[in-house]
Amino acid sequence: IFSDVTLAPADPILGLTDAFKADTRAHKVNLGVGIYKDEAGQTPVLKSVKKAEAILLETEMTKNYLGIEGVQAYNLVVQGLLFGENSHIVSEKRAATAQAPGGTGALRVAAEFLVRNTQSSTIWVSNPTWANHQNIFETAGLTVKEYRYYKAETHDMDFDAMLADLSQAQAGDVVLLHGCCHNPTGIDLSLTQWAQVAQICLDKQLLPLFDFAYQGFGAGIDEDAQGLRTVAAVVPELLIANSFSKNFGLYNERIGAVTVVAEDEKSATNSFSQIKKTIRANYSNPPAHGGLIVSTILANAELRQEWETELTEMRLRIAEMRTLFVNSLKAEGVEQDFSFISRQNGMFSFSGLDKQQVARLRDEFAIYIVGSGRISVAGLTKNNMPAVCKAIAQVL
Ligand code: PLP
Ligand code: TYF
Repeated sequence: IFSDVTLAPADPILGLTDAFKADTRAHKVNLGVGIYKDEAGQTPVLKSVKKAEAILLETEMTKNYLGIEGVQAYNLVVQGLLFGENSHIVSEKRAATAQAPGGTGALRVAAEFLVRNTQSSTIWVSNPTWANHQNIFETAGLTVKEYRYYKAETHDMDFDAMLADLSQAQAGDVVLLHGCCHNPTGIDLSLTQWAQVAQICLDKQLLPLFDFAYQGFGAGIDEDAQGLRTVAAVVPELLIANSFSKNFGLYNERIGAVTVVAEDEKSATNSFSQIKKTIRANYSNPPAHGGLIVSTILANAELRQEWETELTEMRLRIAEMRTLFVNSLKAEGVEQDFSFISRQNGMFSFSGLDKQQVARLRDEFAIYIVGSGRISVAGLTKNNMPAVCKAIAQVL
């Protein structure tokens, strides 16, 4: 039975981590996978998380199963982060949230819910987008189409092309939108542009599916949710897959959530019952620890403040690295204009380096970035910056 199974290609991002680990050069630098590193090049557990875990160690009395939807208190705090406190969507019970194993698990549940319960069978994703999107959606049974998003010549958004492509979508089609800190380009819509996207979704009856994996890494917790809130104020129905892998540093706890927003409470209840059915068939109910950590932190004013401070530190360090990156490239004699790097949001920078240059960085300099030219700026430090900029100057 297994002898006919063929070898799958390595994942474009996680495969890179494997190659990095196998590299024996001491000076190697991993700027591939999107993991936040501090100034010392480490990814330590947040202090607020450690404190929440200490509380849980004392107070947790059972490892009994959670319900299908996970930790209830967690699902409520997720809605607070997404829609803001005092949201009409929440008070009118138009939103229902289920804890999910990471943003990835949430995306998969959302996609499978659509395939099994609605007429929506096509999803439009940005070109480029996170490499796993196509994989997740096609595996769930959706047809994936692309809308243009990025203009390589200007290192900027191609909003006219995005609108032109979305105007080709059919009623019922799904539009995948990155809530903030677009992966891989780091280029986000302005609030005016979000309003235009909301309008086209409303006019053409398109269903927005938000992938919200970097809340707090752009401009702030509420600031980064403005796109989502703008769209949610206009369209009656949407889906949201959010992740706390990055903003709580809970990568391996696999903690995210899937949220459905419906026209009214009845429709939300019905949709949520089908989302729970999808979860039951996939993993029955989520692991508890990540949900308990997040809900413990957000329910405690002191811990919440400490988390927000830690999140701000991460955001500001990345911003500092962007400026230093641009200046260091200049100092290394690079004449090309890289100032666009300091205008991009989130963990990544779409450098414009081509496949050959990326390969040279890896082979000659032990610097690992994704084949598309995406650099994880969150992995740059004052220590590795000079070597990285010297190498880039060489390959350009
Ligand atoms: N969506 C995007 C765009 C991402 O970049 C990521 C993580 O890198 C995710 C979703 C989900 O991550 P996780 O499943 O680790 O929460
Ligand atoms: O760097 C990226 O874009 C992501 C990171 O389960 C990642 O692919 C790694 C593992 C995972 C989800 C996302």
